[in-house]
Amino acid sequence: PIHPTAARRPNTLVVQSENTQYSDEYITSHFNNRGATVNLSEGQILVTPTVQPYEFQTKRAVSKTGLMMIGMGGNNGSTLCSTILANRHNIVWRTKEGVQQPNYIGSLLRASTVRIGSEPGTGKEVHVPICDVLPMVHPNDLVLGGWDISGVPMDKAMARARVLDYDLQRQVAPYMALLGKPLPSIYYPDFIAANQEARADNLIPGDDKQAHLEHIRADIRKFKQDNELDRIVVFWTANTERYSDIIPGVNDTADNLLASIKSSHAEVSPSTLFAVAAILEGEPFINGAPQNTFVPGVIELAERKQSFIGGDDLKSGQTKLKSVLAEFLVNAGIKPLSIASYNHLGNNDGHNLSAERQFKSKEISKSSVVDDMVDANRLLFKAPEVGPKGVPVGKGEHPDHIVVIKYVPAVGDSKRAIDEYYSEIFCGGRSTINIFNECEDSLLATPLILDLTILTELLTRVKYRDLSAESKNKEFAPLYPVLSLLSYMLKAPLVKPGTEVINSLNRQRNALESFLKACVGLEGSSDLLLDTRIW
Ligand code: NAI
Ligand code: DG6
Repeated sequence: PIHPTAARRPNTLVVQSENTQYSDEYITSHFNNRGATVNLSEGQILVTPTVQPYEFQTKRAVSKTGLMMIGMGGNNGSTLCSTILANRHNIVWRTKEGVQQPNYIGSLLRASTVRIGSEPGTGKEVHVPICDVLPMVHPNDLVLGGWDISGVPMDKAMARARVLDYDLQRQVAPYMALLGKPLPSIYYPDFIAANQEARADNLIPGDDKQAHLEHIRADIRKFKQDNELDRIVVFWTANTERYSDIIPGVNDTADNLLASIKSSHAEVSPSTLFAVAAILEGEPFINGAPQNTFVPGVIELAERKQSFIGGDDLKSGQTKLKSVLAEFLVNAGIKPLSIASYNHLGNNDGHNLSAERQFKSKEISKSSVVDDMVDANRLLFKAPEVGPKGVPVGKGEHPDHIVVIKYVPAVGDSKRAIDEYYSEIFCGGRSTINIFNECEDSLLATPLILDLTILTELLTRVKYRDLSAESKNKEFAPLYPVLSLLSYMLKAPLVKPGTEVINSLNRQRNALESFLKACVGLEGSSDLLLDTRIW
């Protein structure tokens, strides 16, 4: 038997409505975007409901998709390849618990469901797997490839990672060996920890960044051609880099960045170079690590080329829980005074993060996650002071929030995370919640890489048009290049410049769910459940 999360299902969901049309090529839906504008004036809050009509058009045929990972030979990369191969070949293995089947547990798309309505008569709610709402690539069908500065072949990389049970490794190793060794990559030692140097034996020669860019672009084109692919998602799951300095004239605009690559400027990081290569090839690029790959010049280039980007940093365990727990506290009217997060881990990621500048990148992505929840409740947290020109000064009141990461080789990939939430409750009382979370790091991260890849491919097939009277252009257009709909899987979601970052996990999921439903013409199936509240 094949585990239900890995099973192939035909896309059978059909919406019967005048708002939804199906042709052989497209699903086209009409959607009313309902919101409200709020004017705060003279002590009043004036709210005006708004409705804006849109049409979505989703191409039904899924692309033959390749996933090219930078850092393919690392723990995430090798675990992703071996688990896809285990699923593809239905390899079962023995553990001390018994016989284990491969599956896609941990994937939002394949192992979680959405409520789409209720049965007539009984009113019983009907839930479907998210991957059944619209046609999506099956993870087993992804064509795998990528780069690594370490030239260890993929079967040996899997063994080096020490993530999977031996009996699975033993059986999947011959398939992993067929993947060969990762493509050579670029290594600029200043960007990752010095302790990674010993791995760097599989390098594109030279130090000319323009030549490196051309080389990577050629790799992407060749992989696409050799495997007859329609689409490639380029995914950074390599070591965390230090932050790049944002320097006017160097990486602040698309043209400056391209010129800086030509002159091999020292501040252009490997991850930025890969992002530029993907954008110039018209293929999406996702950043699974925390560094600021997306310097302003990259975002401008993605806009100019209408090429998709998403990031930053996979949100797998401790931070995912934080984005739920902090929201729970604040929404319950409880005031977190401090959040202290500690973890230790012993994999190569932990080794790299034991260097100060790489830790700093991770500290930043792990720290921003409660900001919007605090901002949303100015009953509990004082708003920032307003300066002379009416501009807020600072962030306002905020809980103390610290993040500590330590490298303890013995525990390998099995990260131990401890969090203390210390809060003010009723009439001066205090509440302390302590959490101890043992996370199998790469087994939590791998399904996120799959979800990000599959959703990204889907979002490249969705177009929209604005049907409102004021709209100047009524042609179908692709979505905005920064894919903030991927936020659920990411610690520090990249959003359209000038728009707000949403960190709440619930809001991120709702956004995604609502968007997928909108694409099939299902509007606002909220939890109001009015018929259960009235006679
Ligand atoms: P890892 O250290 O096992 O793998 C990273 C791989 O990248 C290594 O094989 C290394 O040789 C390679 N590499 C470094 N620089 C490269 C370059 N310029 N080009 C090509 N390859 C390069 O790390 P792991 O555990 O796989 O994590 C990967 C990334 O994902 C890290 O940045 C980590 O912080 C991030 N991440 C991991 C999560 C997890 O739960 N495992 C969750 C969130 C983020
Ligand atoms: C230690 O924090 C290492 C990191 O790479 C994390 O394991 C990874 O970023 C996942 O973090 P979190 O907070 O989502 O569990």
